[in-house]
Amino acid sequence: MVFIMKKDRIIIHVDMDAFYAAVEQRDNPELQGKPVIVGGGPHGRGVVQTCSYEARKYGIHSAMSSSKANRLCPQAIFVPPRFDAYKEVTDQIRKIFHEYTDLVEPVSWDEAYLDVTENKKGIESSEMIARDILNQINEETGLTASAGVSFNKFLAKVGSDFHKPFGITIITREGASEFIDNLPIRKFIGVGKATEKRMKDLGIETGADLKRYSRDELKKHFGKSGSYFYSMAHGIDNREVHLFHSRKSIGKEKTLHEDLDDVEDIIEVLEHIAQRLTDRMKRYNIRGRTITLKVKYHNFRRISRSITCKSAVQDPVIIMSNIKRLIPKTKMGKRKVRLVGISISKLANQSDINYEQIVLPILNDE
Ligand code: TTP
Ligand code: MG
Repeated sequence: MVFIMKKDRIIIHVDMDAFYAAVEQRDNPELQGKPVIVGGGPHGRGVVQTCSYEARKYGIHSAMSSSKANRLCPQAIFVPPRFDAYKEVTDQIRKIFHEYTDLVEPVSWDEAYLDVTENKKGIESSEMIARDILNQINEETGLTASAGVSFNKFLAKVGSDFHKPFGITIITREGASEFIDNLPIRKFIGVGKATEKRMKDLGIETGADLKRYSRDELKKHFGKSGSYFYSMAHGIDNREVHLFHSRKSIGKEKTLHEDLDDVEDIIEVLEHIAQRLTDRMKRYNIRGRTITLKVKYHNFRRISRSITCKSAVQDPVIIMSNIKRLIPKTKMGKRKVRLVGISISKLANQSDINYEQIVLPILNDE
C-alpha cells in the first residue's frame, strides 16, 4: 500500500503592532516614545481602543475605561481615533499581502491570514516570506507588524502575538506539541477572562494541562467550545484561509454621556447606532440573522438579549423593530443605563443571502 502524505499548508498570520496608537505616533513625532491612548478622553466615559507599548507598561489595555487608564498613568496622552488614517494603512497592507498570495483572509483592519503554500514570488522559505512581508510593510507604511508562521490558523495566530513587536514566530509540525504544552491557557484563542478562571479552577494553566482532558470532559465543562479547545490543544485546526473575513459578528456600542432611564432617549441612541452599524455592514457586504441588544447598567452589570430572524438582515429599520421587541426583556426604564450596543451575528455568506423580511423570530436570552 502506498501512503501519500498530504503536504502541509503554510499559513502566515500578520497583525499590526499597537495599530491605531502606532499610526498616531508615526504622524505626530511629539507622541513618539510616550504613553499614548487612542479612544475616549480621560475625563469622559469612553474606553481605551488601544494604547502604545509605553502605555501598556502601566497595565493599560484595550477596552479599559479611559478614566481608569488616566488613573494608572496620569501623564498618558489621549488622542481621538482617526479612522481614515487607519483605513489607508489597511488598504496598503492588503495590497502588499496580495503581492505574495491570492489567498488572503482579512480578519480585521490590522490582521489577516495568508495561505502561502504556493506563493506568487516563489520564495522557498516560509520564514523569508514572513520577513519580506514585515519589511515591506515597514518600508511602505512606516509601521511595524508581527507574524506567526505555521501549518494551521490557530498556531499562526498565536505565533503572531508571541514576539511582538516586529517579531516572527515559527511553529513547525515537529515543534508544535512542545509549543502548545508551554502555552499559557489565556493565549488559546477564545479563552477570555471568565473561561481562564474556569480553566484554572480545573487545574488547567497551560496547554499541557489542557491535553490531560478528553474531548468529552472538555465538552462537559465548556460546551461546544470544549471540543474546539481539545482540537487546539492537539494542534488540530483544519479551517481554511477564506477570501472573505471569517468574522462571527459585527457590532457597535456607545457609552452614554450620562446614565439614562428614559426609554425614548435610549431608543434615540439605539437608532443612531443601528444606522452607523448598517452603514458599516453595507461597506463590508455583511448581513446577519441574529440581532443582539447589549445593555450595561449603571452598576456595570452587562446583559444581552437576542432574537434570530429567518433571513439575514442589513436594514436599520428592521433591526430597530427587533430591538424594540427586546427592550421589554431588559430592565431599561427601571434601571439606569450606562451603555447600549447592537450586534449582528449568524452572518450570511454572499451566496445564502435572502431578501430581508420580518419573519417569526426565535427569542433566545443569553
Ligand atoms: P489589536 O490587534 O487587538 O491590538 P493592537 O494592534 O492595538 O495591539 P497589538 O500590538 O497587541 O496587536 O487591535 C487592532 C486595532 O483594533 C487596535 O489598534 C484598535 C482596535 N481595537 C478597538 O478599537 N477596540 C478593542 O477592544 C480592540 C482589542 C482593538
Ligand atoms: Mg494588532
